[in-house]
Amino acid sequence: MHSMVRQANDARDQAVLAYHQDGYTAWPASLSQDLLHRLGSATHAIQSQVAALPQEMQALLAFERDLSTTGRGGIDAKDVGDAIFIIGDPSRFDPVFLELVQTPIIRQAASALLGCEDLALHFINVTIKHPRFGRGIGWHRDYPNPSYCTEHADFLRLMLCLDGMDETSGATRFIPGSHMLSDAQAVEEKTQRNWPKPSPSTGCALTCGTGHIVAIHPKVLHGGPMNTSSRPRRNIVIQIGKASAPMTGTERDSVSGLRLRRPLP
Ligand SMILES: O=C(O)CCC(=O)C(=O)O
Repeated sequence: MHSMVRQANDARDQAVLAYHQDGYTAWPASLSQDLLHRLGSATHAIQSQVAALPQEMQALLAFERDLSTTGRGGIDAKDVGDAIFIIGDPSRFDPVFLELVQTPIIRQAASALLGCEDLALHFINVTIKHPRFGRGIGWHRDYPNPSYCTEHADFLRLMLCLDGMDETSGATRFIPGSHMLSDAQAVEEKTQRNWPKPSPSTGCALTCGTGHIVAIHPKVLHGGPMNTSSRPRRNIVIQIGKASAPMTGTERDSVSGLRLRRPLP
């Protein structure tokens, strides 16, 4: 085998191992600069035209001003303008988000990490920590969740970091190994609202550059502080599940259920 192909395969094997050991990993592949640029521009276009958007498109956005001030260190709603925290169903704004989930890199990462070829998309969103006040995200597990889930923990999240992230910009933090509990235990902890909420400094920050992809196990504890830097921190979050595991939960987006199959040879 050509040595570069072997190196790429080795790096992917290492990432799969890290994902199963720690509950998260950086995925060793990069998107084309062109696609990355178009995703950044599409996100910027949504952020910069909020007031001009029709009501039904504004309804897909979660605004900082409507969320708790504690999540952004007490900064008042009147000081955050139209800053967006989450863009829901972004492919309704621009088809480039659909192009992203159909790239071989995304399908290959999900397939290797879930150990499954036949995959279904659950949702896409863009999670934004605005410079200086973008909110912190409390410790949580994605499984179970009331909105987009499966009966068992048969999904993952891939996060494409449009701007990269570091400690000051609110990099996602993880508790390595915290995914090692049964589905029933995770459900019980969520029902009782007593999952571990360690001090933020005990977690490991995953810092990375522009265009990097981070995989999140559905049961790993993760969260992250505010963005106190002057740089944006925008992540495209993609939840993908095994197609054999029907979606549960109350929400469906325009892309929910889309199959991501291996192309025919
Ligand atoms: O954007 C992040 O830092 C993490 C997003 C997240 O926690 C999630 O999608 O569950």
